[in-house]
Amino acid sequence: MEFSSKLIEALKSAQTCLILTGAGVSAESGLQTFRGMQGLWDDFDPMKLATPEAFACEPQKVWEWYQWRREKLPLVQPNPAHKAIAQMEKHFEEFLLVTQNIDGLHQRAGSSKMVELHGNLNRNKCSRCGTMIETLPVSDQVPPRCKCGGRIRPDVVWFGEMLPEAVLRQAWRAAEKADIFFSVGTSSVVQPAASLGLVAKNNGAALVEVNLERTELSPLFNDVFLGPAGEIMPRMLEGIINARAL
Ligand code: BV8
Ligand code: ZN
Repeated sequence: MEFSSKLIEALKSAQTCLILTGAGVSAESGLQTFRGMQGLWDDFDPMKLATPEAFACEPQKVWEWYQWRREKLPLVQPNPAHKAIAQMEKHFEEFLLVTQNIDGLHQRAGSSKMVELHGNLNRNKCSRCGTMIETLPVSDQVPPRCKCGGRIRPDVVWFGEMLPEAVLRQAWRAAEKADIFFSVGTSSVVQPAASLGLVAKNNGAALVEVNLERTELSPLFNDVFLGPAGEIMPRMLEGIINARAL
């Protein structure tokens, strides 16, 4: 894996690092990527299912789609990409992992300095009163209901919904201060997550993309590494350690 001199310089001197991840980071753990999911959920497009409208019209179908995704989580493990990213947080004075994923695999790999832009599949809340639901009530209703009678939904951000304000602000601030910005396993399509790279670049950061294929934002990046994150990120970690040992 060839590191450009600009990248080696950045790896050596960067004080602050932001990593943005997407579904591609969890692909080698066996979880479908978002745009790869169409095949699996044949008669429905995730882009349509992950919306408040879909939940309002077909609450049972949306709930069952999320239950189906949730049930897979205990069966999958963090992969070498998650583990390398968890190690990276030790090598920068300031570090923030910003994930679009809702699978909780970064936390299970040991990442702690992180935020979840789009929520977490393991949490539920009431769609009416907003109460967080720690334990789902045993009921034959699908989806189950909150005490207020509202339908329970996963605590994730759907298309057309605002991202959690504080989380987005923290990610934005980190992008403004980043010396180096990694985008790993994301098609860079979904907003506002996909704008973080631009914010970092406008503030002088070195931009590195790691993805299976080029994306519409690839021209923005100083270095683009095409291939599986599970292979590239452990070598990226090695490159960081070597560059900072010099
Ligand atoms: C909002 C949770 C205010 C639910 C998700 C501006 C312009 C245009 C549109 C908009 C805009 N602002 C807002 C919008 C609308 C919309 C949007 O961005 N639409 C897109 C499709 C154009 N955004 C929103 O609605 C956001 N809300 O902005 O509120 C607002 C509201 C209304 C109107 C205006 C403003 C909310 C977005 C959050 C949606 N929720 N997830 C759930 O998961 O069920 S997003 C969903 O997509 C997942 O979180 C996923 O992570 C995310 C992004 O997708 P990726 O992670 O990139 O996954 P994808 O499959 O696309 O790509 C995977 C990549 O990995 C691929 O490139 C592949 O090549 C690569 N890969 C595969 N295997 C590997 C790999 N790479 C490395 N190694 C491998 N092994
Ligand atoms: Zn309620």
